[in-house]
Amino acid sequence: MKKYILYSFAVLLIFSCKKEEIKNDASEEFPGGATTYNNIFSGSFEQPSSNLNTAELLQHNTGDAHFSANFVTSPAIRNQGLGPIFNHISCVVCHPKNGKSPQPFSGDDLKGLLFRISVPGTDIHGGPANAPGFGTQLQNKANVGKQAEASVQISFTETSFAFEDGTNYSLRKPSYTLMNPYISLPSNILVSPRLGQQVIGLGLLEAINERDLLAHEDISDANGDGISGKANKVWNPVSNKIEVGRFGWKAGNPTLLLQAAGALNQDIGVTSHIFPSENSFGQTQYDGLNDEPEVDSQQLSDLAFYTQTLAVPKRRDFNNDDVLSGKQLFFKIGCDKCHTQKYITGTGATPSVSNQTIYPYTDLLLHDMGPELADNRPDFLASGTEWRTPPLWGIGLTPLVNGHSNLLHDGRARNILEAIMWHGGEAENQKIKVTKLSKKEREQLVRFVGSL
Ligand code: HEC
Ligand code: HEC
Ligand SMILES: [Ca+2]
Ligand SMILES: [Ca+2]
Ligand SMILES: [Ca+2]
Repeated sequence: MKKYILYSFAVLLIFSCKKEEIKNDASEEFPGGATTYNNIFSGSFEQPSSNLNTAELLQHNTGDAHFSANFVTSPAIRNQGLGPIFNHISCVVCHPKNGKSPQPFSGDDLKGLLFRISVPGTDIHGGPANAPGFGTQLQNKANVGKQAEASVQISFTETSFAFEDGTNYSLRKPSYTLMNPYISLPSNILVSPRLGQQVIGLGLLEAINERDLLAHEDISDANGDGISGKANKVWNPVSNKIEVGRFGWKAGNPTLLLQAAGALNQDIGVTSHIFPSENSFGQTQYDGLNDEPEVDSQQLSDLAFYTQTLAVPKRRDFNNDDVLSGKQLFFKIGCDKCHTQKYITGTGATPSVSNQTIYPYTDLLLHDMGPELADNRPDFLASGTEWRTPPLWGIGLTPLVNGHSNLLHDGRARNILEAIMWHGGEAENQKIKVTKLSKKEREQLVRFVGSL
């Protein structure tokens, strides 16, 4: 009798464990913890965190106005300082509705695509070395009377592949040619195409404890699973220190304040107390003036605050059977080895992002993704083949918010499945496992990712 009870207890335990595997935590429906936004519509990425107080909401809205402001050439009453050279006139053109920019098809309209450039070697802080006369970013637009640095031509090659079940798929690879440079381009120039990213939930990512990120590092792949995450370590000119990089496609930026200051300066041509020199510094068209910053430090911190307090929308269909089967595949295949599911944040820039249980599906670490995705341009510790794992939260809402489903650093993937099939390098094993799935399983995996 005793034996029987023990036996049935064991069976029950096995049974309940098995069921447990495909169950969700109750909190998974709310990937941004208490910041999570509950309504699903095309404006779902433009919502303040749900847990802001009145004063914080006010600052968020002020930052929102700066994020969507169109900058104009000086002198002007408001939003002055555009250029002399720039990529676009506002933050929001490259981060449409705070979501992902579509892939551009022609150099005449690059959408949210910009090119980081450099020459081999490093600067004094270990970062990318300036391309002489061009700096570390290509500005393809200029104020009247000034010269843009260059223009760009885009072409595509399409290649067909097949899954093991015989179903075909094809991948489209863009390539870029820099044209009409204002002076000769260095012959050894390195060019990294980067598309404007979604900007939701970033205050939460900034609030993840550094030790929790470093705990996932496995630089020499000690556990032999083929995956060797590495944190980028980058220069912070505000703290005058090397810090862990978290933001941008190669985690080349340590904080959202610096990201905002850098974007104003390089993308729009607007100076601040952090970057007081115009982006034409070093060029003959540099005006040499040491004028007042074009945004003050309050405007800059309001802008950063805005990106620190954008809500993550809640998940859809998170208890659907196909989504749950897809979730099981995601973990079985090992996608979570880089797309880390869950963290509890530490102390963030604002109380709203502190101590939250979040589900961003990223380790924020660098991974070698193979030669096909490589930009071959190092960025601090990131090699020419390494990219930061992007967060997957909100990814399924991109079609609703942005009207497209372009993914990866230059938008080359036309949907979630193509993005997966571009994986190589450290993720080669995971990709091979996906090629062996049945059609139904592939759909379940994509459905799960799309529910995030
Ligand atoms: C010309 C297009 C463009 C403009 C204008 C632009 N951005 Fe970006 N943004 C990008 C690109 C491209 C990246 C990725 C950069 C990288 O990989 O280094 C990015 C990254 C970011 C990130 C980091 C996102 C992440 O997940 O790590 C933030 C925050 C951000 N931008 C804020 C801003 C703000 C604030 C402004 C306005 C001051 C702005 N951006 C203007 C294109 C743009
Ligand atoms: C070795 C680490 C690693 C593994 C394993 C991995 N990924 Fe990724 N994933 C990345 C990196 C890095 C990128 C960005 C690459 C780029 O933009 O060039 C990425 C990009 C993506 C994107 C596009 C996201 C965006 O915003 O553009 C999706 C979707 C994705 N991965 C899903 C998966 C799935 C599903 C699996 C498992 C089959 C998987 N990944 C396995 C590292 C990984
Ligand atoms: Ca300016
Ligand atoms: Ca430049
Ligand atoms: Ca490993």
